[in-house]
Amino acid sequence: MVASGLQRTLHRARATVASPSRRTRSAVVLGRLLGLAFVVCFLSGMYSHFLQQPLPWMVFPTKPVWLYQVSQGVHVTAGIACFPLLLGKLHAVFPELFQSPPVRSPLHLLERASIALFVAASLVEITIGLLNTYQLYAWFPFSFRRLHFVLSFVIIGSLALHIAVKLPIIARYWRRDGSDPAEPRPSDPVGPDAPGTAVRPGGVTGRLSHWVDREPQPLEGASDDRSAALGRRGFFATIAVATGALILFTAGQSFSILRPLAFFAPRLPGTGPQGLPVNHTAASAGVVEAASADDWSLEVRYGERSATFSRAELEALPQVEETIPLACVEGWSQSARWRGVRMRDLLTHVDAPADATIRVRSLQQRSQYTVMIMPSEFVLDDATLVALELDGQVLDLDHGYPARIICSSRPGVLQTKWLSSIEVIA
Ligand SMILES: Nc1nc2c(c(=O)[nH]1)N[C@H]1C(S)=C(S)[C@@H](COP(=O)(O)O)O[C@H]1N2
Ligand SMILES: [Mo]
Repeated sequence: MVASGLQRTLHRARATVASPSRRTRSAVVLGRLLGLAFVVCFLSGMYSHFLQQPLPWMVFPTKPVWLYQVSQGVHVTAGIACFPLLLGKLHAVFPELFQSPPVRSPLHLLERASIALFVAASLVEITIGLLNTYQLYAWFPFSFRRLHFVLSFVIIGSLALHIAVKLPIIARYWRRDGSDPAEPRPSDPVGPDAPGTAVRPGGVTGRLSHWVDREPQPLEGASDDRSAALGRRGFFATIAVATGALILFTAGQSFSILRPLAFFAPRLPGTGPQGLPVNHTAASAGVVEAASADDWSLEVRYGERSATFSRAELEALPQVEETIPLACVEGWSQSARWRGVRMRDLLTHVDAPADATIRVRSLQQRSQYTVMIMPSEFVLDDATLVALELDGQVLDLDHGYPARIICSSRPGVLQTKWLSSIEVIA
């Protein structure tokens, strides 16, 4: 009794929420875009994560100089585009919430649970990612990066399972065929194992395709007349416009070509001291005194050997100039002309080996910026500088005066400001 009452309720709910935009084809089209965006975010996210926390065997490319800038720009832009795509997808599959019976088999339960996990993890992931671009670390005291990293595996894992389970439906609705038939088309394979075969009540094959096949039927309930087609088109147009507008109005923070349109970008390039944005000022980092002290010096150490350099002594060394973008994990980036001492050259003053790994310290105490490790591929690179000047002027105090690290294709968080020491550790 209770069971059949529940089934009736579920049926009614499902009929109530049926609409032309809620069709399997819509779900597949949006799923493709969303799947692509998730994979792009996952790969670029892994790149960013391991640059900051490399495994011992990892070696990273140092060129082109814009590699990280583009990768992280794509990461954040694709992540933002996921909002309308994911909401659209959830809209399209909403009736699936009211399947009856709610659970048909242990496998079906597993599949529904994995989708619930997938949706929840995705919503949390893109939300904390968006908050991060606005520097709102609301999930404190958790580490944003760790949570974002762990959730990405939950998402990719459940996405792979989801795609595997839905493969017959995805294959069937991959192409637009105009008819989206409720009945199998004449060209469809028939028989108990054919994809898309209609409901087979009571049939227990134990195969994934069995309970998956039954799914499209109710979604195709809406009549395929002109107004339904219009409704569908309106639905897709809305998502397309929302996605396009979001990309157009935020991507300018990462891609200079869209700069004039960056209305939604949290940080506007071209602002800040010397025309470069600043998240953490010298005052907020508590380094104003130490960084402007006349007796500041940079200590360079290799085992027993050490050398100290005042700002004037650094200026007296051979200077090189490099145009390198500063690319924050938050998505904003900006290229600038940096001038200073090449790291490789500086290390020769303590006879360090060419392929040294170094530990860099900042005057800033007790923060994630206090210590930064730089692997040898970056130490070796021509474009890695102890920078003293920015766009032809002495580095602003907020940009790391007296000296900061500038390095090609590494996240902004590793571009340490207000240097105090450099130590060869391997
Ligand atoms: N010592 C120190 N170095 C630092 C930072 C900082 O807060 N303190 N910020 C880092 C970050 S997150 C980025 S993106 C770049 C540029 O940050 P800024 O906007 O704070 O200058 O510098 C990096 N170097
Ligand atoms: Mo950053």
